[in-house]
Amino acid sequence: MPPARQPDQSAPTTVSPTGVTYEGPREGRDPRAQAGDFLTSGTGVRLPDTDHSLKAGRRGPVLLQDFHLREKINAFDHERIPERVVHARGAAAHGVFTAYGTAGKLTRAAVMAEKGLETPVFVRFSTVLGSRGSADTVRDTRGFATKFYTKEGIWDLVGNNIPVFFIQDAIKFPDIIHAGKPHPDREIPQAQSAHDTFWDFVTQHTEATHHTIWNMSDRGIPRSYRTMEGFGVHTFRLVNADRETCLVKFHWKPVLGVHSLTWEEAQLAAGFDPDFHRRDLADAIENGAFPEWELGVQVFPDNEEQTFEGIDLLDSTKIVPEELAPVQPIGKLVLNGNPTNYFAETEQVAFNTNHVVPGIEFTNDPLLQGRNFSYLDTQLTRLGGPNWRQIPINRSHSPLNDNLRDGFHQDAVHEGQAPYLPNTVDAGSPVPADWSDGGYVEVPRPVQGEIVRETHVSFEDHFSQAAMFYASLTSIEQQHIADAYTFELGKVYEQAIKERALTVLATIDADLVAQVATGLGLPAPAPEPVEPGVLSPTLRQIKPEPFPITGRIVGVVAGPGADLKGIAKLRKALEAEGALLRVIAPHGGQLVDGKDVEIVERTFATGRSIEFDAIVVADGAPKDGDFRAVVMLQEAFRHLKGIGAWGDGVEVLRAAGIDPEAPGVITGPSANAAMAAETVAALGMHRAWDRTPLVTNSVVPPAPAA
Ligand code: HDE
Repeated sequence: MPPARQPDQSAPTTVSPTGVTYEGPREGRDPRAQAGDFLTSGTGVRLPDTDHSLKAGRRGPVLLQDFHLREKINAFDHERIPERVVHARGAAAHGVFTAYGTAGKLTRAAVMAEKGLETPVFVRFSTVLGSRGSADTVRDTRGFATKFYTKEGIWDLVGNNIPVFFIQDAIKFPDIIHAGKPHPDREIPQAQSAHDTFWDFVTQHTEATHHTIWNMSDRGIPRSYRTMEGFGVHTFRLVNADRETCLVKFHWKPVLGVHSLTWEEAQLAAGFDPDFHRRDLADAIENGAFPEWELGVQVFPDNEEQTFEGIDLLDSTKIVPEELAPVQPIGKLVLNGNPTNYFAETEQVAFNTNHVVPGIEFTNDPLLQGRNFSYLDTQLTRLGGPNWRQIPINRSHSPLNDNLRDGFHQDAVHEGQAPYLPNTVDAGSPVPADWSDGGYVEVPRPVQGEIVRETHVSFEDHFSQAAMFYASLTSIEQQHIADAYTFELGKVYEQAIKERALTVLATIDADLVAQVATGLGLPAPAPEPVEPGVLSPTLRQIKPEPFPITGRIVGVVAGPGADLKGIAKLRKALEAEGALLRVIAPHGGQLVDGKDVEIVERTFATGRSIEFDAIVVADGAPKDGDFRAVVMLQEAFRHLKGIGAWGDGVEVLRAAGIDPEAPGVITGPSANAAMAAETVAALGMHRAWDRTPLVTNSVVPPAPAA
């Protein structure tokens, strides 16, 4: 402990930023929240009026002495801080991580090692390319950054939803981001990779091929943050209590499974609800459908080669297929709290790959090493000084005695005279902690080599894992990839770039390059596919078994005269599985039938198919062919969603050109148990994949039945 304050010393009284003493919550309120009943200035002076500036006469000039006017405008002028250079658009949640204890033999970090230990966390999800106000559902990689407030200090696992990265060396990061961001002359396109500079870069730096094909796959357009995997990407080193080390890759596995939007849905959502993922996360938490992931590790021996089964563990463009190294579960993450204030928490949170705790060390991955510089550095500009660690969301939950001093916005009132070591003035405080005190003591490792700007020869394999990824997927997922490349390259203007992209695709798969070339109207280069090696079916999103449906939303098309008892029955069955039902009707208000009442949550004007995982038409729903209802049903059909109708609701389906016998269309005489069970089952499979052939060849609605 530092020496106590001297008798002659005093310090500012401990008050919160809102002027409340920290005597504990008053009336259950957080002392940091706005406190008094009266409107005040930023210094606590009560104010009579905030709508009129102080003038010399009613029609006279405004007086400079109006301190309230100047303070109000001044604070407003500076409300914004620089958005993140990358990952500017994000949403976050509080939660808790509980260790299974299974990692106890691998690491001494209590957060993972101590069975049952609960560690508070804050998780921020993000897109990479778009600005802060861009749409959530664009095709992009997603960030998955977790701040663990462990009892041994903060650990940040700053990962993505794709297990590999575009580049192998951090020195190229400014280049790939300059290429992916909008063109510097017109600043378009926003939050898109479908443009010349992106494809110019990734077709010349072909190490990007693996990440790019993941982006072109369904992983680039997640259904929800709740249905994304997360990956630490790099290989990390764990150290156990006996100072034994192993290498690991971190995986977050969503309990709900991995699910995506369709490309058309993603595009529609970007317009109709740009906050699609942000809203989904917040709504799920508010509704008690807490998002959950299991944290797992793939474990590799920490040998001299730093390879596993011939795969270079220091190359962040490579994965180790789970078929070769299974993911071992070590803990559970539950997100159970929405932020109270977006700016204070989600915007000001500062992740940093340097934030590790004893038991977790870095490897020589050159991408990780560069990140360790970047994340520390970027906070200076973004958060305006070196004391960003003192912003509440960034504070450690374990005691500090750091000898870091002064700087802009210093919030601590340090005691003592000697912020250096060794010192005798402050009786030697703070005391360095060695291994047995829980100090962060690196395990000694030899380092040798010549100074070179080169990489290891194994970094030169740019294509085999892209080919492996493609070959491992189902044919439906492969089709989505071909469609995505065709779309993206179709937006490129320079023919030379398209041609170069085709030569890259020719190394992955003959059918893929042929399809994309046809779509672009260019000749396909001769295919020269590389050997994909061991396939990894675990990479598939489409799986034969159903997933939990927690937080899924079923829209029920109804209206005056609809079967409200049936709706209530269906709701009960869905809620029993954690799903939600929303009534959609021609106009707002309530639907009433005797004692039965349903609140209309979406109208044909405010509702759109994208927000529902399935749409069911109630018996008695209006049959006036309202085009908005028709479009909603046709879109849901095209997006392979569960579609249903009971009673004469089937007529509404028919009027929309939907064959009640088509795959994934559920009909019945009433909203009975069988209908509910089929709806639950359809949601569990995410989409009616066997409807694909009916809709993939066309983006126009199916023809009305004869
Ligand atoms: Fe980042 N990255 N990154 N990145 N990254 C940032 O840090 C950087 C990389 C990731 O929600 C920045 O605080 C470099 C890989 C996430 O606040 C910046 C390199 C992975 C987030 C930065 C990479 C990521 C960031 C911008 C190449 C997945 C958002 C603002 C070596 C494993 C965190 C900030 C949040 C943010 C640099 C590559 C994930 C500029 C130099 C690989 C999830 O420091």
